[in-house]
Order: sequence, then structure tokens, then C-alpha cells
Amino acid sequence: MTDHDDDQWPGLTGDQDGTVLGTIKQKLIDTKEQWARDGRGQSGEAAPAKGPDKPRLPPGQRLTQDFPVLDLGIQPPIAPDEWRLTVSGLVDNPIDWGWADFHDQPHVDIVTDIHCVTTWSRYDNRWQGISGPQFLSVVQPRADAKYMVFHAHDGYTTNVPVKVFNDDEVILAHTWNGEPISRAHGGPIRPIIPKLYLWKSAKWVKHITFLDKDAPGFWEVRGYHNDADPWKEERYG
Ligand SMILES: Nc1nc2c(c(=O)[nH]1)N[C@H]1C(S)=C(S)[C@@H](COP(=O)(O)O)O[C@H]1N2
Ligand SMILES: [Mo]
Repeated sequence: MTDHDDDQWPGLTGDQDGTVLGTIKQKLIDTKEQWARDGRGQSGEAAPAKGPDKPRLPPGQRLTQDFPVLDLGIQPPIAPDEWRLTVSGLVDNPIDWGWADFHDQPHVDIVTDIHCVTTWSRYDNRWQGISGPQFLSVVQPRADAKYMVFHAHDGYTTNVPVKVFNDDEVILAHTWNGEPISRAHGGPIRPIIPKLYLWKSAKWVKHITFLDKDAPGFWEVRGYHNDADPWKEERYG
């Protein structure tokens, strides 16, 4: 079962707010909230050892070769020439970037595993884009900026501590495995925070705000764990 199924709900795209779409979206949300209450996918395995004995697959996860698509059913089309990213809140440099500004930044090329709360993991994803630390060095969060909230074009939000974003594995990516990140996966630019479950990596991001207080996002207020560490199996609660 996936959250979003193109065959079942054809043409379910665009920022519409019709009643049919509204009903389907609410059904998807209700289902996942029920999963959170049920603790679906929770293996209850003890947290694995750290260091050299740490296995590659976090507890309760299974490996997949494909890259499932999960979202609320709206996949906003964003052409590179209309893409913008704005930053607000507790920063010294509240940027307003277009495509060229993004590409003027130094880029990195990294390979990471990703882990979804619905229990699939995917190894060896190759990303290109701007590293988390590079991004932070540009926007310059103030000392009291502790949390980032990502806002996306479909209305989705998610919260991440600045400390967690400041990691060489974090990337604002434009490329996945040699191809531009597809619309279905949140292209043209998507933050990837591999050390957290994938719901913390907002697709179609348009705005990032820096706050001194935490502000739980879309799933965090609907039963998902605030911290989302796959190694501690922080799925729900
Ligand atoms: N904008 C936006 N980002 C989102 C979501 C969403 O609905 N909207 N869903 C989240 C969830 S619940 C998951 S599991 C991952 C799925 O990413 P994928 O479709 O690339 O696998 O995206 C996350 N980012
Ligand atoms: Mo998800």
C-alpha cells in the first residue's frame, strides 16, 4: 500500500481544492493517523549497537530497490525558471533565491541511504546539490535559532532542529542518481535529511523559517514522532 496511487486516482495533481480531492486527501490523512495510533511498522526491536557493529538497516525496516512515491496527492508542477526559495525568521541573511542563485553556490555529490516510516529503506542514493552546512553558512542563523520549519507548495510542513540540518549528509538536492529530481519526488529541489525518516525531507519546498521554539509540522501534529530517528525507531508518539 502506498499513500498515493496514480492508477487509482488519475489526474490527482495541481493545487485544486475540489470536494473530491478534499475527500481523498482526508481519507489518506485519516488512514495514516490511524497507523500512527496503531503503531504500525513498530518492530519493538532494541536499538542496535553503535559503531562497527551497527547494521546498515535500521530496526523494523526492509530494503527496497525502487523509490516509492508518498505524499498528500498534490504534486505541484514547478519549472526551474519559476522556482524560488525564501528564508525568514532568526537569520542574518534572509535569502530569496532563484534557480541561478542556487546554482551559483558550491555543490557537493554524496551517497546516502534513506529510510521511510512506512518501513522501506533504499540504499546508495546519489545526490547533488548544496550541503546543509553550506546553506547554513549563507543564511547565517542567529544564536537563538534552534529549529527550522520547511514549507512546501502543497501546504505540507515539517520541523527539523538546526543542529540536525548542520550535517555533511544533509543536502538541498537537485539531482538523484544522475537525473534531475522528478516532480513526483519533490523536484526541482528537495532537502534530504538522511539521518531522519523521510517525512522530514519536504518535497516542493518554497520557504524555510528559523525559530527559537519548536513548531511541529503536518505529520508531527498527527501522531508522528517529533524527532524521527530511524535508529531509535522514532516512528510515532
Ligand atoms: N511537500 C511534501 N513533502 C513531503 C510529503 C508531502 O506530502 N508533501 N510527504 C512526506 C512523506 S510522509 C514521505 S514518506 C516522503 C516521501 O518521499 P518520496 O515520495 O520521495 O518517497 O516525503 C515527505 N515529504
Ligand atoms: Mo510518509
